[in-house]
Amino acid sequence: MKTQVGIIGGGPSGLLLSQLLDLQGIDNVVLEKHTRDYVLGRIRAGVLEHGFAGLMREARCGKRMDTMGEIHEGFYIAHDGTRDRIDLKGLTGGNSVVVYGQTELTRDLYEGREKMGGKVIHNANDVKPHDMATRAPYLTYHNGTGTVRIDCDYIIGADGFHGISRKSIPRDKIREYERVYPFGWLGVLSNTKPVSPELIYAKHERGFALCSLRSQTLSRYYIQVPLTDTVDDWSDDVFWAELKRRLPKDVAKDLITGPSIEKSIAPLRSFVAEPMRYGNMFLAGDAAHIVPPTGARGLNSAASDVYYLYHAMLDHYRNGDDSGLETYSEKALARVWKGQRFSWWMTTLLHSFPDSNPYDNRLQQTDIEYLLSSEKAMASLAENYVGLPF
Ligand code: FAS
Ligand code: PHB
Repeated sequence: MKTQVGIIGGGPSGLLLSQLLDLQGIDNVVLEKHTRDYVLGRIRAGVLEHGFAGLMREARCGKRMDTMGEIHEGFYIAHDGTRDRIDLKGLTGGNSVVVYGQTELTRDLYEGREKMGGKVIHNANDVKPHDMATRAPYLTYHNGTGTVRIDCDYIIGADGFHGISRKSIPRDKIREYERVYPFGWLGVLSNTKPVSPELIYAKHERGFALCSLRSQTLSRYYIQVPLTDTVDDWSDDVFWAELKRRLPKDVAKDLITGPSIEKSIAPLRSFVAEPMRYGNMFLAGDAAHIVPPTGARGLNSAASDVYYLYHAMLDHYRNGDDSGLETYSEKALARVWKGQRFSWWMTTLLHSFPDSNPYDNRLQQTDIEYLLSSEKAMASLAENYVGLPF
């Protein structure tokens, strides 16, 4: 088989790029190792920057997002028994975010691929990129009956943090930067009315908590937990009681609890691989970078990689102009690192660190007090949260 762009990974990054390229007549194939249901079964992000929402519309996959997604013009920071609102719209001259689950977004992308007859191959086992540093790279995978080879002009590694693409790059051609946090997030999904119409990020001495949502009947809650915890340590009752302890009393009293329909613990890490290119293979999304979810940057950092790659491929195939491909890594990393900084800053601001001393704690308290007392400081938070320009 021959294609112009071979994409490893059928998550949001791979599917969005595939859809955008196909709409411009650029032939591509997506190789996904799992089934579609398995991919859709993962509960992950919930907040989309306006830039990501725009890309979904450009990919003709934004209709359900615009119908079911919620425009959020602000969120709350809870601390010391009270809460302050961050007025995203007012602080950014009118920008906002869309609250819409990654599961639904990925479903929309799969449906968009299907409508166009896009080539998304599931259960692609043992996918391997070959000859990336040559002008004739290719992919191989096992389809249950034998090995299939796909010759490409370019390979995109959109296979997430644990994928094969980044790991296929010679160690002396890639640099990795990492920070692992000494805690994780226990997330719960419940068919309950959200406690607040807007998100609440709660800083508490017992640990961080987040009240989010997927719709007015589907709530998403998180609490910071030690890395040693497992889901079995957290019955629904124990979870709800702990969440209430970490929220201001006037919020906790309104919390509607119910059975969890999904419960999982995600470790928190910051990670960047540089450069995001090796020969004719380009890395995009979690394959190249990971952030703690505190700043809701993970999925949104993937969006700007896709945006840059999409335009670079268009310039190459349309005008024979390779400047976009040549500058992709540098351009993508400039925005990736700003997302890293923001996610690290929000995580440091709002979580309890087991090894912090009294001085650290006073400094953290001062950080929150300064932030909420300064319109300029809140404007800086807001411009990062709604999304810096691509
Ligand atoms: P993904 O990991 O989503 O997709 C990669 C795809 O490649 C997967 O479908 C995988 O099956 C496939 N793949 C892997 N190896 C392969 C191989 N060898 N061959 C073929 N296919 C292969 N972000 C937020 O903004 N907010 C959040 O709250 C949030 N919560 C998260 C919770 C968890 C547990 C995780 C892991 C991530 C979370 N994220 C969150 C970040 C997440 O949303 C990512 O940013 C987003 O999934 C990135 O999309 P992709 O780059 O497509 O990577
Ligand atoms: C979510 O709804 O899953 C969510 C929202 C905001 C975040 C992280 C996760 O910062």
